[in-house]
Amino acid sequence: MKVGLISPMGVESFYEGNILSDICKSYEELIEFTGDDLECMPSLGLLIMASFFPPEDELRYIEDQFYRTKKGDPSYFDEEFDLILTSGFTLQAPRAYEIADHFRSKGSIVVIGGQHASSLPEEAKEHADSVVVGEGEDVFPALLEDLKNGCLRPFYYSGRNIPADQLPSPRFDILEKTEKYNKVAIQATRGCPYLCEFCSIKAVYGNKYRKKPVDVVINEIAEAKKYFPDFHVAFADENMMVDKKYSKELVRRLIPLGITWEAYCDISVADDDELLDLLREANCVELEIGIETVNQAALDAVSPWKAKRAPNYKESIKKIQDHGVGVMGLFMIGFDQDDPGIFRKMWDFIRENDIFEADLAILNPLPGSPIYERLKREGRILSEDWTRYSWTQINYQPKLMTVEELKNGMIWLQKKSHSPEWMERKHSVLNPRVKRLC
Ligand code: B12
Ligand code: SF4
Repeated sequence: MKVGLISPMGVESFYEGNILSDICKSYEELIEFTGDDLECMPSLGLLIMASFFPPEDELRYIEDQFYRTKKGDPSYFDEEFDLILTSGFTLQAPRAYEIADHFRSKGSIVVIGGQHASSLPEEAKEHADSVVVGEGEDVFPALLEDLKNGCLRPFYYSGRNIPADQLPSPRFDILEKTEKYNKVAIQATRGCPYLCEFCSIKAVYGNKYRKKPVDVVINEIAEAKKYFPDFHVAFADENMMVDKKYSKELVRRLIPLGITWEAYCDISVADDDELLDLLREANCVELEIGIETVNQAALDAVSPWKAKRAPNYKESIKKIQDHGVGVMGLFMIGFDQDDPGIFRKMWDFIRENDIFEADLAILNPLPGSPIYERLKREGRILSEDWTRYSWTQINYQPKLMTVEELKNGMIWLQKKSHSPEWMERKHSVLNPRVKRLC
C-alpha cells in the first residue's frame, strides 16, 4: 500500500483583515518587525501514526508548505496514493480539507485526525472516509485492520487516555527536506490537570496527566537528532513541568545531550530552585508560560488555577529569568472583563517585568474549547471561517469594547512590543541577563 501522510499548511501571515497586514506589508517586513523567523516543524501526530504501518507499506510524508506555489496545485497533487492521512489544528483544517477532497476525487481513501477533527468530527467527515477522534494510538491499529478487511468505519473514537509507557515513538526517518525545519517536536508528557475556558486540548487528550518514561524520551531525541542538521527541540507537551520530580529527572538527562530546547509549562516551575538550576544547565533557552492576562477578574472567570497564582506572577517571572531562562509570556486579550484600558495595563506589565518575549494573542474561541460552546450559545461567534482562527483576527463579539477597539488596541500593543526602543532594551539588558544559549 502506498500511503501519503500530508501535513497541511496553516495560513499565510498576510491577508486582508489580519492585523499583521495592517502593520507590515510583506513577509520580509514581518520577520524584520518581529526579529524572529516563523516556526516550522513536522507533524508529530502523523509521524506517530506512521509507526503503525508494516515495513512493506510505502510511506511518504509530505510537508504541504514546502510545495506551495504562487499559482496552481503543488506537484505532489499528481502522485497516486492508496491511503492519505492528514491532520491539523483549526487554522490548518481548510487546507486539510482541500487536500482530502483532491485525493478522494482521485480514488484514495482519506483518514483525518488531529485537534480540529477531534473537535468537529462531523464537519471533517464531509471530506474524509474516516475520522479519528482523540488519541490516534488507541484506535489506529483497529482502523488499519478494518481497512484491510474492507470495512472501514466512518468514525473511530478513542475512549481512553493511553498510558504513556505504551505510546509508540514517531518515525522521524520518513521525513524529507529536514534542513527546512527550524524546530523538532518531541513529546514527554500528555494532558494538563487544569481547566482554562479558552483551551481546546481536552478535545484530544482529556486532563489526565501522563508521563513517558524518561529513557524513551531520551531515545526519541537521540533518534530525531540523526535526521536534522539544525537541531532544536520544541517540546510538544501542553504543560511540561507539572510533576517536578519527573521534570528534574528528565532535565538532568538532557544535560549531556548538549541540545538547545524550549517547552510550554505553567508558572509553578518557579517554585523549584533545583529545577531552575537544572533548566539552565540543560540549555533550556525559553519557557513558554501561559500568563494570559493582568486582569484578575478575567483570570478568575476563565482559569481558577492561574487566578490563584497571579499575585505571585511578578516574583516568579523574575526568579525564572534570574536563573538565565527566558520567559515567553503567552498573553490573551479580549476577555469579557477586558475594557479598552487593558492594552496599556498589559504593556506596563510586560515592561515592568522585563519579559523576554511576549506572545500577544487576540482571544480566539477555538472549537473544542468551553469558550467556543459558550460564545456560540450567546450568539457571539462572528465567523467560522477557520482560516481566520489564528491570533490575528477577531472572530467573536467582545463585551466591553467594540471589534474596532480591540483591533486597534492590538495593533498599538504589537507596535509597542516590537518598537525599536524595546528591541534595544532586549538586546542590551535582557539578552545578556537570560544568557540565551542558542
Ligand atoms: C507543535 C505545535 C505547533 C507547531 C505545528 C507543528 C505541526 N506541524 O504540527 C507550530 C509552531 C507551527 C504551531 C503553530 C500554531 N499553533 Co500550535 N501547537 C503545537 C503543540 C504545542 C504541539 C502539537 C503536537 O505536536 N502535539 C503532539 C501530537 C502527538 O498531538 P496531536 O497532533 O494532537 O496528535 C494526536 C491526535 O490528535 C491524533 N492525530 C493527530 N493527527 C492525526 C492524523 C491521523 C490520520 C490520525 C489517525 C490521528 C491523528 O493522534 C495523535 C496522537 O495521539 C500544540 C499543543 C499540544 N500539546 O498539542 C499546539 C496547538 C496545536 N497549536 C495551537 C495553535 C492555536 C497554534 C497557532 C494557531 C497559534 C497562533 N495563535 O498563532 C499557530 C498556527 C500558525 C500557522 N500560521 O499555522 C492550538 C490548536 C488549537 C486549535 N483547535 O486550533 C494548540 C492545541 C495549542 C493550544 N493549547 O491551544 N503549533
Ligand atoms: S491553557 Fe495551559 S494550563 Fe490551561 S488547560 Fe490548557 S494546557 Fe492546561
